[in-house]
Amino acid sequence: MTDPASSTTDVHLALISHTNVGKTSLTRTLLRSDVGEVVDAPHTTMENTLHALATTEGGDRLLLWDTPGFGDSLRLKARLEQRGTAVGWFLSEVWDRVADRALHSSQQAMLAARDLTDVILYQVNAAEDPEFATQVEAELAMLAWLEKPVILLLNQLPPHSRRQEREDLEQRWRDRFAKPPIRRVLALDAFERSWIDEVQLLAAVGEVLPRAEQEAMARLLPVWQAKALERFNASIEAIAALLVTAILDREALSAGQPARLARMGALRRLASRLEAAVRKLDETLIRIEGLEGASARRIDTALTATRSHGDRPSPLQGAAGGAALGAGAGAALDLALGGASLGLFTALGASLSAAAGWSWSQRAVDKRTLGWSAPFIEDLLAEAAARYLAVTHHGRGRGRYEGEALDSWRELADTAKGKSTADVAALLAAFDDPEPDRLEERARKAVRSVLTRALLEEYPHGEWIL
Ligand SMILES: Nc1nc2c(ncn2[C@@H]2O[C@H](COP(=O)(O)OP(=O)(O)OP(=O)(O)O)[C@@H](O)[C@H]2O)c(=O)[nH]1
Ligand SMILES: [Mg+2]
Repeated sequence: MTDPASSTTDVHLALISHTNVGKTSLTRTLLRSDVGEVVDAPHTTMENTLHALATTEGGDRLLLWDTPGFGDSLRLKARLEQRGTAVGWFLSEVWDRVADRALHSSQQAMLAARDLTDVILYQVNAAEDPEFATQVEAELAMLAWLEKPVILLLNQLPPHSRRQEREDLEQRWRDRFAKPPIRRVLALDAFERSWIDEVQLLAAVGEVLPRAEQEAMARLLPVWQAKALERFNASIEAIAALLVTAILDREALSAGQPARLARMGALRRLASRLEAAVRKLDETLIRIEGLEGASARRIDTALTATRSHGDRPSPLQGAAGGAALGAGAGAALDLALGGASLGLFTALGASLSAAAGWSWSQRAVDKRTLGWSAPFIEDLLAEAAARYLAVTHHGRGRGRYEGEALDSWRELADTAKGKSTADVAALLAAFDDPEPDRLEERARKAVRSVLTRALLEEYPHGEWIL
């Protein structure tokens, strides 16, 4: 909708769905702010509510309407059809908010779709079987009367850890509903989605908009993309800083103690600092993504079994030499660090326990000093990448981030690390570089490489992030 006086354009999107599907939750996710009311009950949102998603310097705006959900749509459609498909009478009728709650809400949804928006974002609960989605069919038929472009958004998809199921569901919804009035079918879950999904939605909006608004959208999309990249770059910085700190960290063995005790003591001090740094990293990533929450505070014992590195060298190096830490060293270290543990060393534990002895490796820390080894730093890079992936996929509409299941993100991060060998090797080769700047630069490069590969593995259409 272009304002001729100022030549600025407002692009209006409206989230429309059957009630209780997740419109307000998705609005919160997109805005990264707890707007509106979310309750697991029908007809929570009762009025059309406008939010600004993006604004250009020239004054174009991308606006999003959160709307009340459709009620008993099968009956409503039948009733409207009896009167011919003119919906005017229904929209001009006064429906009582309390006595006619479902009709009042449906009327608001239809008004938003007819009068307030350029593109209808029609959201479904994808966990339902699309073959039996009769309310969806009725609602799409009513929306078709309005002759506006519709994008179908799949909400309530299975989590990343159930990828195959997720993809199968997406395909089934596509097969069933990719036809007029629907112009695109996109996965955009309020609880778990990525910033690349969000950009894909806005790009699709640009494609289906009337020509007059397309130009404004071509100015608005880069604004949204720039913010997304700003967050991505800030996350890369934070992870690189953690790696540099860990690489440079040293701990002296206490004098006058038996070697093994001195080693354990030094290791605990190193580990405790690293754990605090990882907790801080989580908090930074959470803040960058516009979320609230905290690191996981439980030990995930399942990980010891799943992350076996066979005969990898020990993550610890230095002059200590000698006895192995033994199986389950990571879990033991986590327990030794007490109740506030992140379970970090259980996650990294297989490489701790795999070695038959402590590695002397290539790095010459003097005989009384311990530092983290190259293989450990490599695993730490993958662990930090997994933590980033978990945080960045968490939609604000889901609520606080509590460090939910990391396993499937760890797998993805590990694979991505495996494909970033040159950048990772360059970082590890910089261990002895006396120039801290160069170390930082290589850390940044390795992190960017792993995160980018992980995201592109998931979102092959996201090349624009390169
Ligand atoms: N698992 C899952 N639950 C979701 C998702 N989005 C929303 N929900 C849940 O669905 C319920 C309804 O969410 P709302 O965002 O209030 O739904 P709405 O469409 O705005 O509902 P009305 O305003 O009443 O029409 C809440 O319990 C949400 O937590 C999602 O992506 N995944
Ligand atoms: Mg709502």
